[in-house]
Amino acid sequence: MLAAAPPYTPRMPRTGKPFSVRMTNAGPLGWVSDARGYRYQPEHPETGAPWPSLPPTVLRAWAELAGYPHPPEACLINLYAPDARMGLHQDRDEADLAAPVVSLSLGAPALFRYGGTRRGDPTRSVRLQPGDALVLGGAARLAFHGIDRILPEADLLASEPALPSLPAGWRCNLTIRRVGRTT
Ligand code: MD3
Ligand code: FE
Repeated sequence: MLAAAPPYTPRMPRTGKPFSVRMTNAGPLGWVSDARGYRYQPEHPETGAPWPSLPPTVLRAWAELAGYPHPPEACLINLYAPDARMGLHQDRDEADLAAPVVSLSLGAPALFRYGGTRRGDPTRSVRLQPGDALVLGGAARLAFHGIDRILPEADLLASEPALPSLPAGWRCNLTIRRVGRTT
């Protein structure tokens, strides 16, 4: 999938400042950011190719976890080098804010920070481990959140496979989303 949709470096709207997180997507729509703004679009911003289809595992995770009677439309794939971070933000580029976001964490652990629905609200930090799944719905759907830092990767057990194509010390997060309204 990463071969068909190579990770790219998104840029901040207006300033064009590069994100430290690299991104790609799967599904009918993908989230992109560049100097023109944030948006969902059906094609890769650099190759112009349609995003690869949602893998069966992603569809199954949504079906088992989301509790939402419509299929996902987008899977944003965030790739964090050991020094990458993501500032505190809200996810509100989706027209359907009634649908939850399902997040799956892989690779290195990370320090995740979340607060309330206003930027100044107090925050808490939790460690996100590889294999963790979060379902962000209800009041949590509009909570401010971010990734403060990537933590050193635990040594893999001999029985655990390394993720192919994820360098040691990197983290990968998948967010599975509904974009359009269904009513
Ligand atoms: C809370 N990703 O892609 S996942 C993002 O680890 C994003 O890459 C982070 O924030 C990451 O927008 C955090 C956990 C998460 C995802 C979506 C949320 C938390 C959320 C949406 C609303 C509230
Ligand atoms: Fe987010």
